Amino acid sequence: MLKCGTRNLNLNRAQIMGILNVTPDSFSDGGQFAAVEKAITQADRMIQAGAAIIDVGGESTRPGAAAVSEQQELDRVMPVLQAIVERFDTIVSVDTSKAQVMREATRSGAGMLNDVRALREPGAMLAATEAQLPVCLMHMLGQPRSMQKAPKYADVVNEVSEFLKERVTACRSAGVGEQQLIVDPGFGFGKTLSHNLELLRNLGKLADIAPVLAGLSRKRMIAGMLGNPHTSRVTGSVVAAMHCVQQGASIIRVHDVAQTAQALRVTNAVQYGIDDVAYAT
Ligand code: 7PM
Repeated sequence: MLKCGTRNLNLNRAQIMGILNVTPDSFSDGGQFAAVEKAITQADRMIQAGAAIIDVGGESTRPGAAAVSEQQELDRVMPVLQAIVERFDTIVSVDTSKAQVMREATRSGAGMLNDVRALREPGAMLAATEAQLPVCLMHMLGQPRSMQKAPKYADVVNEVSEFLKERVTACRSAGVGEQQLIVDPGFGFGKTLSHNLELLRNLGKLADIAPVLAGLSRKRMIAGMLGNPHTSRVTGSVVAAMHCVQQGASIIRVHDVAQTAQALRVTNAVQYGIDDVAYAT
C-alpha cells in the first residue's frame, strides 16, 4: 500500500493514472468555469473506466513548449484539483515542478506529486518533504524546449538508472520517506525512438530502485513504431503499457483509460488468474 494523503493505493497490482490536461487549449472556449466543468466530466469518465489516480497538469512539457509562470500554473491547476477532490474519492496527483504549486496542491488535498524535473527546481525538494506525499521522480535530459535536439547517451538504461538512484538518494537525505518514492524513465523526454525502446525493453531493471511509473500514452514513439505519424496511437499505446506492466511497472499513465483498463484485466487474468469476475465460469 502506498499512502497518498488520506487515500491508499494498492501496489500489488498495476494501477492506472488517467491524464487530465488543463493547459491553455482546455481554457480556450467559455473561460474558466467551462474549463472546470469539462475537467470534472473527463475525470468522472476516467474514474468510472478504472483510473485509480487522476494526474492534473497545468504546465505543457511537450517538446519545444514555453515555460509557464507560477501564477498561471496555479490558476489552471487549483480550481480543477479542488473540484475533483470535493466530488470524487480518487487520488489526485499534480504534475508540477514548482514548490509553491506543490504546497498549495498539498493543502487542497492532492495525494501525489508528479515532477518531470525530479525535484531539481529551487525549493521543490523542501516542499515535497513537507508534503509527506508520494513523489514521482522522472528522468529528463535537458529542458522541454530543447530536449529532443539530438539527445545522446553512452548507455541510456545505465544513465537513466544512475540518475534515478541519485535522485532517490538525494530525496532520502532531505527526508522524503523512501517508501514514498516512485521512479519514471521519462519516455520521450530527451530520447530518440531507439533510446525509448531500449528503456522499454529494460524497464524491469528500474523496478529494483523503487516502484515504477511509465508514461508512453499517445507519444511520438508510438507513432514512430507504427511508422505513421497520423494514425491513431491508442492501440499501440495500450500494447506498450501492457509491456510495461509485464516488466513490473506499478503505475501506467494514460489518456485512454477504458481501453487500458480492459487490457489490464486480461493481463492480470493471465498472470494471477480470475478471482473477482462475477461472470467467470
Ligand atoms: C505534449 C507532449 C503534452 C507530451 C504532454 C506530453 C509524463 C509525465 C508527461 C511521463 C510522468 C504526455 C507528456 N509525460 N509525467 N508528464 N511521466 N511522470 O504525454 O511520461 O502527457 S507530459
